[in-house]
Amino acid sequence: MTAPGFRSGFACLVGRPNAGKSTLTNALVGRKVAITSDRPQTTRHTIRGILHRVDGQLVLVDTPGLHRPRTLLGQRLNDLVTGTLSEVDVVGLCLPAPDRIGPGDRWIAGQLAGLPPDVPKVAVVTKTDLAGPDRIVEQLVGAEQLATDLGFAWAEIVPVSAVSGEQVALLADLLLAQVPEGPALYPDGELTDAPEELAIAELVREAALDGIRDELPHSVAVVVEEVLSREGRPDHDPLLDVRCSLFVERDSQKGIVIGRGGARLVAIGTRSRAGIEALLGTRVHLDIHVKVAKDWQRDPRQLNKLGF
Ligand SMILES: Nc1nc2c(ncn2[C@@H]2O[C@H](COP(=O)(O)OP(=O)(O)OP(=O)(O)O)[C@@H](O)[C@H]2O)c(=O)[nH]1
Ligand SMILES: [Mg+2]
Repeated sequence: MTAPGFRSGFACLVGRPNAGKSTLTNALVGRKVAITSDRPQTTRHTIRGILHRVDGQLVLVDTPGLHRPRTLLGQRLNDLVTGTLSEVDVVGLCLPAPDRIGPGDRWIAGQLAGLPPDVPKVAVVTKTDLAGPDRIVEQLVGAEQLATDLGFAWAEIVPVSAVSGEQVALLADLLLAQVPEGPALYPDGELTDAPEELAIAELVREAALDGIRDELPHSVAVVVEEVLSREGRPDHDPLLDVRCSLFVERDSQKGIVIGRGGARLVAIGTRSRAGIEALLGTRVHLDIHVKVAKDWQRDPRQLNKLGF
C-alpha cells in the first residue's frame, strides 16, 4: 500500500555537454550510476538513477549534453534527449555557475519553452563551488531572464554543488515536490535500471577517457562481449571473466589508447576493474581488446551495432 502523500515520478536533467548533469545525478542518488569526465559529451545514454525516500521516489534521468551535432552519433544523442523531454514529470536545466549563459543554453531553454506549460521546469545553477557569490547571483538572474525572454517561468531556480554537496538535498526536495502522488516505480534498493553490461562498458570507457584529449574521447566506444563465470573456482571465491572490445576510429588512435609498451591499456584495465568489482561484488578478470571501427560515429550501420 502506498503511504498517503507518497510521490513518484521522473525528473530529467538536461544541459550543455560538461554542465555537470551526470555528477549531479550521482550526488542526488547518493551513488555512482553515471560516468563523468572533464571531456564534453561523456554521456551517451539516458541513464536512470533512482532516489528512494520515505516520502517518495524520484527517478533521475541523466541525458547526453545537447549540442550542435557534427556527426550522426551527435544527431542521434540529441534526438534521444528531445524524446526524453516529452516523457518526464519535471525537467531541470543545468547551467554551470562559472560559465556565462550562451547561445547553447538559450537553444536548450528554447526546447523547454516548447514543452507543455504544465510540465514544471527548474533552473539548476551547477558547480557553485567553482564560482564566487557575485557570479552565482548573476547566473541566477541570468537564468530567470532566460525564461522570461522565451515566455515561460521556472518553477524553481536553485544553485547547487554536486561536489561539495551544498543544496543537493534541497534540490531533491524541490524536484520531488514537482512529481505527482503515486506508488513507487522501482523496487526498494534498486539504484539504476541500467543493465549490468552497459554499466561495465561505461566504467571501461570512463577509465579510457581519463587523460586523452582533443577528438579522441569522442572516438572511444566500449562493448562488453562476454561475461563468464570461471570454472573450477571455490564457491567462496568466484571469479568472473569479462571480455570487452574498446573501439577507436583510426589506427593512430589505437596506439594512443594502448600506450607505450601497453602502459595506458594496463592503467585503463586496472582502474576499470576496481569499479567493476565494486559494482558486481566479485573478483573480475578483465580483458580489453582495442579495435578499429573506422569512422563509426558517422556510420549508421556501425552505430546500430554499437547500440546507438
Ligand atoms: N567543482 C565541481 N566540478 C563539477 C561539479 N559538477 C560536475 N563537475 C565536473 O564537471 C565535469 C563534467 O561533469 P559531468 O557530470 O560529466 O558533466 P555532464 O553534464 O554529465 O557532461 P556530458 O555527459 O558530457 O553532457 C567533470 O569534470 C566533473 O567532475 C561541481 O558541482 N563542482
Ligand atoms: Mg554526463
